[in-house]
Amino acid sequence: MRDYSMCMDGRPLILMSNRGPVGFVADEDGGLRAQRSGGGLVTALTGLIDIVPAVWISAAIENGDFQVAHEADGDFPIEGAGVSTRGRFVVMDAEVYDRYYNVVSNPMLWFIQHYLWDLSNVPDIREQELAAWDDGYLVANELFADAVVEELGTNPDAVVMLHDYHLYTAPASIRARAPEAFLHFFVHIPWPQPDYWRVLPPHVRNAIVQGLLACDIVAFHTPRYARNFLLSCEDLLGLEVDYGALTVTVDGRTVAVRHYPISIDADGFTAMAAGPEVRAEESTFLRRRRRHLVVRVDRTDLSKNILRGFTAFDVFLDRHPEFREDITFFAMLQPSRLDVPEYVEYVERITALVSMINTKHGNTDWMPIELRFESNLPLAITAYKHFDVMIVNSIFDGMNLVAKESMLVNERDGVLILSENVGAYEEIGAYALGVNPFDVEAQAEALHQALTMPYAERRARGDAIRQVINENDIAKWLQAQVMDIEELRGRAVLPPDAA
Ligand code: GDG
Repeated sequence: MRDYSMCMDGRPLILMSNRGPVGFVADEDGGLRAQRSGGGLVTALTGLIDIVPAVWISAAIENGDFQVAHEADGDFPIEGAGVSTRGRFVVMDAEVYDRYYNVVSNPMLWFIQHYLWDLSNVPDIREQELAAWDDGYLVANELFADAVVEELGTNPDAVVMLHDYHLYTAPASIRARAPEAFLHFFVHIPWPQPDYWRVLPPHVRNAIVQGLLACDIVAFHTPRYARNFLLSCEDLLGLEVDYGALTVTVDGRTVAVRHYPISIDADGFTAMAAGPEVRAEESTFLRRRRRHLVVRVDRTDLSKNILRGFTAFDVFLDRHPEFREDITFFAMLQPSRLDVPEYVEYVERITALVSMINTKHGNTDWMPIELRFESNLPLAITAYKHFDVMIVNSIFDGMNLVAKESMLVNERDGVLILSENVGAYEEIGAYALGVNPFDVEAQAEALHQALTMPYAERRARGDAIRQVINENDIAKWLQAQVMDIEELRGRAVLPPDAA
């Protein structure tokens, strides 16, 4: 891997995301237990903090985080990083956090960016939502910005990297107080077309786009999201944009809009798949398998399109009774955001649908769908290794790392069914069975096509996907961004392919 400390001229890095790499859980006896956070974002950035001196600012979320923030004056060492890395918690009132996180970020922004609102019914933007914006989202972002400005006070040359939709308005506040700062923002989820932003009142949607435009680089996973962002700047704010150079001009500054497809640590993930924790799950898992295995692994998020995936399996079983008792659909779903009522209802609907399908098709010896609501990464990786068909049918999804991880470590020449609306489709869609996520018939047909595909074709498709993943791994994602930061700090914006 390239030495990033050289790219960064040895200068420190300030990372900021809602959730940090470590949380602290207070034990009953008053002790504190550090817990590594999961998720694609933290895993991706861990590669960076292992080689660049950094401070990682995040919200205090777990009960022990507040104690750490208080005792350490908000500052603690992050164990395990290869170089000096500190964590710093931003502490806010529970009510502010609830409004910022549970009302505005999830669901409001998440739903807009994944086109999830059923607009004839929801959302109603009422006093509660407007107050959550003013007294929640803006206040939280101001507190995040305070922490960055304070860090910049001792490290004015630091590069600031902000991550995801929780932090859209912080950059404008940082820019106002630290005009020379270099600000880089990575958006991990899709950026929708401009009209969909019109769900939000003008002062809210404008503050979001203007907040991002306070950065030097605004980055997305794919060219499609970058283009949608440029369209939003032009359409919502009337700004001058250059679609060729991927830039926006605002207040005499040029903002670079870039795309870097996030990926995985291919070597590290392969090693984990061969490790003892996964092996411990494998024997039980394999004992239960039938001849064909269909798998899905997702958070219980509405964007993941879990219901239509099961309905497609129901249709497939109706059409192809010859597969009865020979096939299992293993679905591992990690409960997610159960503070949001729509998510609680989603889990209930999933449970009811699976029960209906199992009753309709199953018998005392055979349960067509095995549904697990749990978080267990070794078990998820075990399923990745042994599927014949992997379903990733998201309505919209920024990238989707499950698609990449599962194809990388699969040992059965399994076939990937992939929604055309996930970021990963732009890289590996040609070798998957692409589906429209709303077209249940197409998904049922893709299941049949995958399960009857000759092994040589399964292997050829899988090998092509693995080659792409190995070539475009997480190191490349980080390196491309670091090189652009280096270029842009020194001189004018270059066309993206000249970096
Ligand atoms: C967001 C964007 C974008 C799976 N089972 C367990 C578990 N996993 C891991 C997976 C994978 C990660 O969680 C999920 O990442 P995804 O990318 O698939 O989806 P999101 O969580 O929605 O991530 C997405 C990503 O950010 C990065 O930019 O790709 O589009 O929505 O690594 O293997 N992790 C744990 N327990 C499990 O049971 N801890």
